[in-house]
Amino acid sequence: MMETTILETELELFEKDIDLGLTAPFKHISSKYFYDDIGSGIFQEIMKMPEYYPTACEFEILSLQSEQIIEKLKFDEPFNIVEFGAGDGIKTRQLLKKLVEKGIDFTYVPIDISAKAIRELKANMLSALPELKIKPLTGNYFTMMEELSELKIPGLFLFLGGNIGNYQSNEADQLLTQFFDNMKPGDKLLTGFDLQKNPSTIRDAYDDKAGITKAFNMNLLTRMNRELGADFKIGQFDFYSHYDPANGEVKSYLVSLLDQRVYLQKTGKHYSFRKNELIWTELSKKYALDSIEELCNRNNFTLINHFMDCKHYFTDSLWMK
Ligand code: AVI
Repeated sequence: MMETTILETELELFEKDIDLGLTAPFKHISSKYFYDDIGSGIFQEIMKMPEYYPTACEFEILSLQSEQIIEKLKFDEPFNIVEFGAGDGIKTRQLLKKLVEKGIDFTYVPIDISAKAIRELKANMLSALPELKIKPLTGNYFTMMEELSELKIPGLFLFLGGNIGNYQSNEADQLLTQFFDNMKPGDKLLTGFDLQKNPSTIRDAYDDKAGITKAFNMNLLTRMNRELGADFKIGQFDFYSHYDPANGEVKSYLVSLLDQRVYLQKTGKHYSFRKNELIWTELSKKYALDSIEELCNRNNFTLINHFMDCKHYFTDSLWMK
């Protein structure tokens, strides 16, 4: 008998996740759904906001400390630099530029689910660094990583931007295990962590005066209206974000401003919201250096070095398998 595999489309997964999230006792929607084309555009705006310090801090680290990072790699043969979720690549370019200047033999392998993002990244990288060897991959991180792990070339894996902060503790462990399992002994992982600091600085980064972060969250409602045939009335929701310095967690929410019912054509269901009921949309965890070290050890990596910006707001932490 012929075997049939049912592949869920992205839209079906979105529909299923939304149904699960909106029927849970404490409603939630994963922050991964922020990043449709509009949301990705708003995130670009966030990264330019004066309050959103992580981008400038990581840019500083990769601009001023590339030489030191390269020294710690200790690869004595050509290697791959594999980047997960490269974005516009402006920060990574600082590291790549230094490697190219030093005549080091490596290939840059950015991985992204969006073919459009990858095409643009390749064009931008090559216009800034024409001599760069670049082999972009489009698709799921881990399918691509499995394929790469069959190559015998050493690898430096990049997971920058503080994206790990968007994972809950068990999810971060799962992700790091997947990285670990697909790495060879001696391979390195450079991960960006946003650090705990004055709570007001963190609060302001996630609750900006211009309301760009609010628009980023509200876009979830617009996206559900468009893709799932929902009838959310945007003006009937607000945005709330809260930083708890005791556990380092920024949590963001949408708030229902009244008792209301929303219909989703795709699921054929109604979802009720009480006045002031929350939909949890994002975790942005802020780490202390000792909790990064604990995460590193717990996941069987060896810590090589923390590369921090001058204010010690952010670290790119280099680990080895
Ligand atoms: C992508 N990620 C690391 C960002 C963060 O800081 O958690 C997303 C973001 N959310 C609100 N502002 C930025």
